[in-house]
Amino acid sequence: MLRTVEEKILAEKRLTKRDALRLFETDDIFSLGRLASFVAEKKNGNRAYFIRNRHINPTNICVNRCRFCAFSRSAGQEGAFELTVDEIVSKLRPLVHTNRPISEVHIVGGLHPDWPFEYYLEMISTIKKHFPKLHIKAFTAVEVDYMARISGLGLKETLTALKSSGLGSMPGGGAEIFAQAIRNRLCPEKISGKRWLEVMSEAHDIGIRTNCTMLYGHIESYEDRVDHLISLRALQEKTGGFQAFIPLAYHPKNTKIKGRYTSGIDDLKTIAISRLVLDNFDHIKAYWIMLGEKISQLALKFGADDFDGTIIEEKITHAAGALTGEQLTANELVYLIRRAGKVPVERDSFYKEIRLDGKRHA
Ligand code: V47
Ligand code: SF4
Repeated sequence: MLRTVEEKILAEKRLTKRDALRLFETDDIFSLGRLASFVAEKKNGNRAYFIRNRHINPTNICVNRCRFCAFSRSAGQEGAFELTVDEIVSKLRPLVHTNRPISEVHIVGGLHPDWPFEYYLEMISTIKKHFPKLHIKAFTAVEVDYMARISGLGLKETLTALKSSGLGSMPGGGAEIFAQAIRNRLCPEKISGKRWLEVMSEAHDIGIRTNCTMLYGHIESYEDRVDHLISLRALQEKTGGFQAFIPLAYHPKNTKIKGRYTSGIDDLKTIAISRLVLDNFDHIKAYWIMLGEKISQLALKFGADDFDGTIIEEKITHAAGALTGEQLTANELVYLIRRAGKVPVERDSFYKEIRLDGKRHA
């Protein structure tokens, strides 16, 4: 049944929307895994990457209040929090001043109603001043669009100011599902998919590399997923600025739209089809916080080549009922990757291998 799509993949031909839909409609996940692994191995050999990183959320106060988001609060609501720059620096210090420091901090948060743009610039420049070697991957396209609005600056000027302050790259959140009909029900206040892509395109144009994501397993159809992937592939064709794609498995607890957890089968299918459709992407990430350690191991056999990292503290998925812990040590990541039959490679934020004393990682 998959024969013609399979032939295309083996001949390195680009898959069409129709091909991708057929892949989503099949239950033959073994063939999907085999094909996706074939592609992943051509790109990354037997390697699976991980990073020593820490997530930080400066605030959960958000003017958008997306209906799938259990993390955000309104100002003054119970559970709302705001971090000062000093508090952020204090969270990072013990992880940087150690003999095996983290190499990246990942910063995303809510759209705060009162913080000025200068606060974000100060956050980045102060982190950079204290920890010059730490890579700062910060702010989704949704946050950057908001900063452009509150500052009155253009998109390019906003991104340039962030970059000059020390921003190293951008994470891929906020993409959700681009189809506007679904967005209207999921996150009516959020920027459109078109705008999300514009922000990323501008970031790529001024030399900021980014990731991209897709939130799946809520109310979207397979067709919505395929359209989303194809939009990302089209932008990548123009700019080449995406480093990794991360499918985000929807978590239903404490959300307005409720629903169910995704199945392991759907998780693996989505990883594999992402690998197959996004032929111009180098990396597909199995985000263990959302997939769980065991499905993430399997994902490495279904086209993923990146396990993300140590994370340390995770609030967004945990607010919505994550079933995982919040952190793994580098040794645990190495162990999980090895037990999946892959070679663990500690990486920096641009997928360069980090070696210690000429040896491989942990
Ligand atoms: O933007 C919110 C999503 C994203 C839920 O770029 C939810 O390397 C599931 O983007 N269930 C944040 N997902 C996470 C993210 C990310 C994570 C790891 C690595 C990278 C990277 C990016 O999480 C949000 C939103 O799309 N989200 N609520 C939920 N209930
Ligand atoms: Fe705000 Fe992001 Fe949560 Fe939406 S997903 S409510 S933009 S924090």
